[in-house]
Amino acid sequence: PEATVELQIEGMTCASCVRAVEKSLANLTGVLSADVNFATSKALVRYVPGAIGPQEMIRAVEDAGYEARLAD
Ligand code: 9UX
Repeated sequence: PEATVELQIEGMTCASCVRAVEKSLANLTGVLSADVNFATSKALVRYVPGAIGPQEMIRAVEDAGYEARLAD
């Protein structure tokens, strides 16, 4: 099984920020892929439900120094 969630990221000001956020998400157990769009500041995350959830993802992004919430 697999699900996707979209997160709204705040605080990214350069392309290195994008990679840092992607890495913080991709490193999490249960995350299959993480793609951040710099133009929209949104992260599209594919993950395994039951292995991880959005709140853990948000915490990881915040630990990396950015803000995150569920996208509208
Ligand atoms: Mo470069 Mo993006 O220091 O914060 S990684 S601006």
